[in-house]
Amino acid sequence: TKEYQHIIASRPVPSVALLTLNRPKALNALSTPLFRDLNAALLEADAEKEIGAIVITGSEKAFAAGADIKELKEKDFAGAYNGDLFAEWSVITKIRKPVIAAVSGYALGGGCELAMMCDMILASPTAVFGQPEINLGVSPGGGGTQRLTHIVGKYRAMELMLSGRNFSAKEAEQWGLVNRIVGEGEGQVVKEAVDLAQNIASKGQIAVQATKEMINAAYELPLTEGVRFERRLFFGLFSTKDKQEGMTAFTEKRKPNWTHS
Ligand code: CO8
Repeated sequence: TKEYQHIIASRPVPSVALLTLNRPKALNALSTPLFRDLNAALLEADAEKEIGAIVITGSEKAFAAGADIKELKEKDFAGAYNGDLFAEWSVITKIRKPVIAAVSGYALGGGCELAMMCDMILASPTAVFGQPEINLGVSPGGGGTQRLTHIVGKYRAMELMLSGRNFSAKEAEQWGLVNRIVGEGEGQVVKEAVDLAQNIASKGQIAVQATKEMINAAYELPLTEGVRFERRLFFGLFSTKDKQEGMTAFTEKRKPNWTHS
């Protein structure tokens, strides 16, 4: 793994990339340089054959306290528009391997949006979510009005984004914004996220990535088209060696040996 300035890229186990946001003095505020590092590390992990899943985390105190307000303060409309501000912040949604957010502490504004761009979210009991942009005189700008609304529904979304109030890990769990709240204790959320990532990485990667594509299509396509998309890709999987191996292993009562081919 490469060295980065604003994140730490590591391999807790050979099949999992762990990317830790690392701007502790700014509570991991998401600056352009931080996103450049994160994107580079994500693309590196996506391209690496041994890696089957990716975990993104922050610190115990903050997953990320939002976009870097000090950077945004200097921007005017022309600067934001001409520079297509945040365009490169959604590279993560193009990553083909599953990405899990392991959230402790604050996940506010762009931090909450970053978590929602991941495929799964595990939260520690201390996690605090929110879209407080209204208190800065702006709106969410990283997909929050769309993704949060899809997940929690219109009425909660309206209250949360118009009042800007924070919400707890418990509320997030009740509303289906997080997969689950993990046990208490420092590092627990990362440990459980790495375990989940390792489990997913132990499957055939073509089937994993195809399934991720199908689930994401549910947000883009009408039902009939979505089901058709699923069926086409499902039939496509019948041409893989992993399909042959998976079904043969079942009948031979042994574990499959995936070759990701
Ligand atoms: N940007 C820049 N610096 C920040 C940010 C931020 N978002 N959050 C915290 N910091 C800095 C503080 O300025 C402070 O620095 P310094 O010591 O130099 O003054 C340091 O981090 C520690 O912060 P606090 O002293 O405030 O710590 P507290 O424990 O008292 O409070 C809070 C923690 C409640 C999290 C508080 O820091 C806070 O309210 N932060 C701002 C939260 C916020 O408004 N976030 C939304 C930002 S706007 C946004 O995200 C737009 C999204 C754009 C799209 C993104 C696409 C992915």
